[in-house]
Amino acid sequence: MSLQHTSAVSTQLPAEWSRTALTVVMPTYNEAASLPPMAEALLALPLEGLRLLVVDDNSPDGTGQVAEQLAEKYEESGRHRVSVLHRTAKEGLGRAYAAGMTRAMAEGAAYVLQMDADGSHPVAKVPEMLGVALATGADVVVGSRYVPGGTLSASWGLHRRLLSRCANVYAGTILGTRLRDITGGFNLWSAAALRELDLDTVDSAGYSFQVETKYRALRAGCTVVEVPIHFEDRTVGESKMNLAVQLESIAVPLRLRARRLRAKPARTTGRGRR
Ligand SMILES: Nc1nc2c(ncn2[C@@H]2O[C@H](COP(=O)(O)OP(=O)(O)OP(=O)(O)O)[C@@H](O)[C@H]2O)c(=O)[nH]1
Ligand SMILES: [Mg+2]
Repeated sequence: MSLQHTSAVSTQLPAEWSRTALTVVMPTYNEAASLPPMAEALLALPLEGLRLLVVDDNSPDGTGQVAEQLAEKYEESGRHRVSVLHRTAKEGLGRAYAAGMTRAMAEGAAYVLQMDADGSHPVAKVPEMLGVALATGADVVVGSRYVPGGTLSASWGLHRRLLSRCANVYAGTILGTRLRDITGGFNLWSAAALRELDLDTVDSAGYSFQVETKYRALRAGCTVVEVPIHFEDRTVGESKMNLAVQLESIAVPLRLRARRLRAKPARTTGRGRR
């Protein structure tokens, strides 16, 4: 697996910031080959407070066992920098994230980062995203493909680029948000923002979790900042995107919008809107 982008120089944070309790929540389904280099790159970052929580849906390729081996490998004097949440069946990316984020908060994370296991998201950007959150007080920092400076894998053809852009414009237009990358899956959350989300009540089982959670955060009055990232194509393993997931991504923005229209008008400032 190629992780060239991880060798890019990462931002050096002040020592106190580098000790921030940050949990990377990484859902996996059949990522046995991708997971070890991802874990290695993440744990090599100059972030002492970083932990990795793998959320595995009983992958047939043994990713859960690979994750357990990593947990053992990265144990430092009784402190586990990698842990695993084993789930019994494949229930979708959204359900895996809701469970993993809930666990991360229960274990005391001040920040939670969502990240794919397939090498698409740039590890070297993690300190910068945490630094932006700490410096600006933003509740959510979105690793964005579609702000100036954001780039896509050169191997993405026109069809895929168009599909991705259309999915963003579609969701953003229906929901009335100005986020450039509302569908993206590389996002840093403060624990306070996650509590606002009420993860137990998120509807999305699949990838539309990304849209629903950002929309909920905006409605709750959270500050969301986008920083540019390079998005790389996976080089190992297979995509888990399927028709059911795509149909859910079309339905969820419409459902959220309809719910808002039925609900009382939202306040225009402050937290507590939904
Ligand atoms: N636990 C769990 N993880 C999942 C599930 N579906 C996808 N994932 C993980 O979510 C991340 C994103 O999935 P991908 O298949 O890479 O989806 P994608 O990035 O939209 O598609 P590609 O561009 O083809 O890679 C990966 O780490 C997957 O292993 C699921 O049902 N359960
Ligand atoms: Mg992927």
